[in-house]
Formats: sequence, structure tokens, C-alpha cells
Amino acid sequence: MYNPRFEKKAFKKEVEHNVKTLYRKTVDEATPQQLFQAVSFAVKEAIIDDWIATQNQFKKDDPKTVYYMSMEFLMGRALGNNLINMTAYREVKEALDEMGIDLNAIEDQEPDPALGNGGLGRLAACFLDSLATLGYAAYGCGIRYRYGMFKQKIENGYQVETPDNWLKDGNPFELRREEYAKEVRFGGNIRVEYDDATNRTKFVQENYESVLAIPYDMPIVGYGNHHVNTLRIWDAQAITDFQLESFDRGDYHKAVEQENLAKTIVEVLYPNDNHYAGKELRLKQQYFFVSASIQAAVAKYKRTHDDIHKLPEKVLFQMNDTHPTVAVAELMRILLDEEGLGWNEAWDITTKCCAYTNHTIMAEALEKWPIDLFSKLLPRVYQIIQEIDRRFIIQVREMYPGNEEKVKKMAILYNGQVRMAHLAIVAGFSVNGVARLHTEILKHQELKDFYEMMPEKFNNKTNGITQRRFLMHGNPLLADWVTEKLGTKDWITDLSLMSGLKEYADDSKALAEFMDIKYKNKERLADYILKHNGIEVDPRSIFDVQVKRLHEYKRQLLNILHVMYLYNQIKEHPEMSFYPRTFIFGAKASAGYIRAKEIIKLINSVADVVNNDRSINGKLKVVFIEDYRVSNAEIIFAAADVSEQISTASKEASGTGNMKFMLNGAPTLGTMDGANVEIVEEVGADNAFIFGLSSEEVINYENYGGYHPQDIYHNDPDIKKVVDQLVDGTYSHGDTEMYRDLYNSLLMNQGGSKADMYFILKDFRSYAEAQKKVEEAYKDKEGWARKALLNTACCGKFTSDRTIQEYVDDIWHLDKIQVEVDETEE
Ligand code: Z15
Repeated sequence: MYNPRFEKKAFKKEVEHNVKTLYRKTVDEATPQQLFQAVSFAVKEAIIDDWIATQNQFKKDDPKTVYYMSMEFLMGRALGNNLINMTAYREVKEALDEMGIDLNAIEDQEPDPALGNGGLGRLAACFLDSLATLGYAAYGCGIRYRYGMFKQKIENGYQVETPDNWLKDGNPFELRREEYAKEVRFGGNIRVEYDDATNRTKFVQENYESVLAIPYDMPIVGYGNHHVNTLRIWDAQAITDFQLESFDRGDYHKAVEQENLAKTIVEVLYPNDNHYAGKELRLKQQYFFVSASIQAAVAKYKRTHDDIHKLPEKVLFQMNDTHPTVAVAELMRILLDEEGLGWNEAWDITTKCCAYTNHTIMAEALEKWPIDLFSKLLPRVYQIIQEIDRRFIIQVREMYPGNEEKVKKMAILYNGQVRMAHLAIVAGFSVNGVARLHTEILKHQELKDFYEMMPEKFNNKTNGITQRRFLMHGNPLLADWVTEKLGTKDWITDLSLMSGLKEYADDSKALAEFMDIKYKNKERLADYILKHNGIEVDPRSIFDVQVKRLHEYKRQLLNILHVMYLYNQIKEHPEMSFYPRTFIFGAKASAGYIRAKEIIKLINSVADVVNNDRSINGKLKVVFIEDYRVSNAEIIFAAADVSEQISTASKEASGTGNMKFMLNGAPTLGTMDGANVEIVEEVGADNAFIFGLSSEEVINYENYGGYHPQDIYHNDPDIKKVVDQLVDGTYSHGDTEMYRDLYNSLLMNQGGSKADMYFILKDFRSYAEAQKKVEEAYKDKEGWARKALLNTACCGKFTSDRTIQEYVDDIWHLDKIQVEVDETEE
């Protein structure tokens, strides 16, 4: 792709100009942050041209557009990614080199926009990248949190959260678009009026509070196609700035309240992943961005179309989990109350515009809002949900006469709660899971009743990741090697071509090159760890990595208990052969998730003991990487030898980290859970290390009991020893209480939860055996290289380009766009 703005001379001039006008400085005088800003504005110049061209193309072609509604977009840094997708990374790097500026250092100045927690938010970001690259019209719709995911510090082994003020220096890529502001209303009451003129009942919201939603647009650059989509994130502003003075005294108080509402609503991202906390402010956030986004989408449609009934031909709302599900009722409200449609017409439109993705079966993640809270905050929306529920229940009764059990199980409103998943399923035309196994579990367990009643709605879309960020940007050495071996760059937009690497699986020279690149990436990570943790790790050791949110079902505890077991083994049998291993962890725990935080502390305590024990000759190292986030993830995936994907089978809906490791040549050590199943299918069982209970076995134990962790504890002395070490002071300077809760969680039923509910002890032996196999396999250098290479070669399925194409073909039915630009050269 040619872009004259990236010609070295022009680009340098632009950067100099920006430093001058922004900061009254020369390039030599500017700080690294100022240079980052100046470079970013130069890149933005080029992006804006394409952005305008794309919007013009939309006007011409009038394509169907997907609105990807998500509380989270975990974008990661924009500068490097934008340069890559503009195919200008190399030129710009060289131009900056000539100015004495190191692009890598400049990139490091950019804060990670961390507007997400984990997999769900990062998936949304990968999807936007693929949508633009494939040339589809798409908006990401979300919230411009003032504070994103907290920054994690480790102090004395404990996680400490500090605020992430990511906007402090300004965000060079965003555009504030005041002219598209929308009003969003909360609370008050609904007055019912009869309008004689139209013969209709009108519903008027009164005594409400409102805020002004102001959109900020961020460009989403497609790879090499001049296509630039938009991530639209909403800021909140009080509507009453002026009213503070002009309102009559009586409303002063309300004006202040509205100020506060505006301030608090977008203040901070809730740091829960896979967990519903039921906070009122969270529901406010949901309705805030959903209402603004839907108003904007309908308004945009109406600017060029006059028949609202045809909305579904041009507009699709994809709901990323239940978080934005209030969208279905909001769209109904707009169609009924503002467009004046009747119920049936409005329902017909809504059910053709809305689709829902389910990302979890974890019970504690299900959103069930208390009706009193919900109806007070969103009185009109609640009325509409009541009517949706009433009509749905009639249908259920028709289909299952006399079966009131069904009604109870399936109702949207039940037991004083609004069940958001049921609302999404009833009002959407599509329900999809995120990996084959997950979708099967939805159909046959969690959402069985709905699947039986409306099987046509259910479909699977196995997740994917973008190779542009996680190979091209994160692992340039391997990216170049792949291009050289395949003799083409086309894998950048067609990852299935990676299978061409299979022909090198038995080519010693290629295998050596592959592992040499891995080694260099391990050195890069070792430098990072030394700089950030002060721990020296040996890049010749096996880098065994588990990076993801800290959650009990993901079983970081199993991993660290196994490290404790290995340490015991080495101590007990000093002569035993043992291949040096570095266990690397990275994980944030939700601020209120006490047990997760205990696990972080345990990992750090084990690290302290093991890393400082001279007697084991550095055979074992444990590293907890602080503040795991998109930017350091890119470095970590590139350097991994082993990908730990060890969730309790059935619990991880898909996982996407697993795919990033695979892409970078790290075999999976994992359970048959989520997308691991499909990874093994692609790469072959010989090139993965699978262990543990199957999802069926887990579900059977959960339904019928029969698992007694105490038996394992008493019968397996090695297991007993590590479990006891939680409470004998080994890792706590003699404190026997520090890890008592973890100990209890493994052996005792507690309140609602069963002893070892994630089957850690049950899977321990088979995990240890799989780990032993990893070690044996790694000792065979070429054998390992072959496995590693085949993982990269077989990852084609897991590109988000494939996932998005499936969404387009089966659910969205979007039209492809070809952005026309005049390329003066070429
Ligand atoms: C989240 O990150 C995921 C699911 C959720 O319901 C919430 Cl609230 C957050 C994750 C899944 O745990 C993970 O398995 C999946 O790969 C990811 O969403 C994207 O689908």
C-alpha cells in the first residue's frame, strides 16, 4: 500500500513540524513522550485521509453495518499496530532512525489503553482488526473509561492496585465528536397519556436525571486496504452545566446530582472478569453506552433511509455477552415511543437486528439484576421487558401446556430478578458460543430448554486472534522467517497459508532457525524480567508460561502446587535428572477477589523460596511478571516454550491466549477444554500435552457427586506433602495461617462450595505426568523444534479473520467494501 505521507522526507518533516507546533521544541529538545505524540499525530494525518475515504465509500455503497456492542475493548497500544496495518512500519522506523529516534522506545511511551479485563475485551479488539482488514463496515461501541484496568504492583508478594490514568498525556489517535452527542435518561416515572389525534397511548418519562453522552472516535485501520473503521467510545458530561445557574433554586440539588452522575458513570472499568457483582453503577454504565450507541445508529440510518422497517437490512447489533443486552429493550423503546411503531412491527425489527454471544457458563458470571433496582433506574425499559416476558411466557405455555416448570426455568423475570441471558436469547435471532465444546455445553446443558424450543438460533463461532498484532508486531523475527519460508507475505491476511510451513517439519536447518528465533525471543523476555523483576532467568531453560486473569477455574493453583511438588522432588533426590525450568506467571486478580489474591501471594512466596535456594543450582525458577497486559503479552507469547491452558474442563469457554501461544510456536499443555480441543485437533495429539478429566466427567461429578479430594490427599503422599506445606510455614516464614484458606478450599466443603470444586487434586497426578512428558520431549531438541514449528504451521484456523468471516456468513450478512483511493504512485 502506497502512502506519500510515509515517504521518509515528508514524514520527518511532519514529525519536526508537530514537535514544533505542539511543544515549541526541536526534535532534540523533545522528551520521549513528546516524540511519541508528535509521531502519532504524523501517523494520524495519514490515517485520517483513509478514514475519510472509507466513510465516503460507505456513503456510496450503503453497506450493512455491524455495531459490536461491548463493555470492554482491550485494544493495547495503537501506534505500532497502526503502522503495521498501514504497511509503513519499516519506512517509519528507518525515517526515525535517521533522526536518531528509536521507534521501539517511542512505542513504549504509549500507555496501553486497557479498557477491558481479559479475553472478552481482547477478543473485541481482535474482531475490530479483522473487520477492517476484511473490508466490512463496523463500529465498536463502548465506554471511554477515565480509568481502565488498574495497574498491578507486587509489594511484598501481594497485589496492589493503582489507578491507570491512561489519558493523562492525551490520546493522540482519538477524535472528540461533540456534534454527535446523545442524551441518556435515568430514573423518574412513566406517565401514560392517551393521544386522541393518533389513537395511541404515549409513555412519557418524567422527573428523570440525564447525562449527555459524547462520542470519541478511534480509527481502526485495516491491513493494507485503506479501510478505516471506527471504535466509538462514549464519555459522559452533565447536561445541566448552564442550568446550574438558570434553573430555579428548587432544582439546584438535582443539577448537582446530574453533574455527579456524569462524572461517576464513566469513571472506571469494573475489574471483574467472569463475575457479576450486581452494582447499580455498572447497570448505569451499560444503559449509558447502549442507549447512546443505538440512538446514534438509528439516527445515522434515518439520515439516508426513510423506512424504519428496513432497519435490519442495514444495521446489526452484536451483543458481546449479556452486558449490553438492555439494547434489545432500548431499541424497542425507540421504535415504539419515538418512531411510533406498534409492538409487532417493533418486535419484528428488533429480533432481526440483535444477536447475542455467550462467553461463559460460570454461574457467578450470569447477570441477574434485582427487579427493584432495575425498574427504578430504567422504568420504561423495564415496562418493555415485562411485556416481552409476558408474551414469551404465553409462547412457552403454548408449546409446553401444563408444564409450569418450564415457565419457571425460562422466564425472563423470575424470583425478583431480570435474567439478562434469557432476554438476549428471546429477543435476538442468534445465540452463539465461542468454541465448539462450549456451544455444545450451552445446547445440551446450560441453555438446554432454549435450545429445545428454538434450535435454529444456536450456532458456534470458535474464537480467533489477529496475527497482525500477535505475530507481526509481537514477534517480528518469526514473522520475517515465515515470510521467507513461505515466499509470500500473504499469510498476513490469510493465515491458512501457514500450513505451508509443515514441509519444514523435518528440515534440520529450518528447525534450527526456528529455535534460534525462539531463543532470541527468550533473551528479550529474560531482559524484560531482569529489568522489571530483578530476577535472572536462563534462556536455555524451558520457559513454561501461564498468563491470563487469575481465576480459580483457570487453576494457577494447580500450576504452583506442581512447582512445589517439583521442588520437593529436587530436594529429596538431588541427583535426579532435571531439565532446568522457568515457570512464568502473569495475572491480575479482581480487586475484591480474596482467594485469587492469596494465590498471587502464594506464587510469589514460592518464587522467593525456590529462587533463593542455592542448593538446587538454579534448576527451578519462578517469576511473577507484574502488570500483565497487552504490551508485555506480545513479548511473553513470542518467548514461550510451553503454553499452560489448564482450566477445569468445561469451565473455559474458549480461551484465546492458547491461540497466541500456538501461533508463536509453543505447544499446549492443557485440558480438553474450550478451544484447546480444536487446537489439538489441528496440530495433532503428538504435538500437545493433554491431561485431566474430560468436561463430561467434570459435569458428572458436579451433577451426581462422588468426588472426595480427601481420599486423594490421604492416599498420595506427594500430594499430601504439598497440600500440608500450605499450612506448615514452608512458604510463609513459619506462619501457619497465611494459606489456611487455600488449604481448606482443597479439602473441606465450605458454605455453598464443595471441597476442591475445581478438581485440582483430582487432576494433579495426570498433570504431573504430562509435565514429565514435556520435560522428556524437550530434551530431544529436534523433536521439540518439530512440535513447536508444527504448532505455528497448524494455527491457521485460529485467526480472527476466519472467525469474523463466519460471523459475516452466518449471522451478520455484511457487504464487503473496497475503499477507493487515488494512489498517485505505483
Ligand atoms: C471474559 O473474559 C470471558 C467470558 C466472560 O463471560 C466474561 Cl464476563 C469475561 C472470556 C472467557 O472466559 C474465555 O474463555 C473466552 O475465550 C473469552 O471470554 C472470549 O470469548
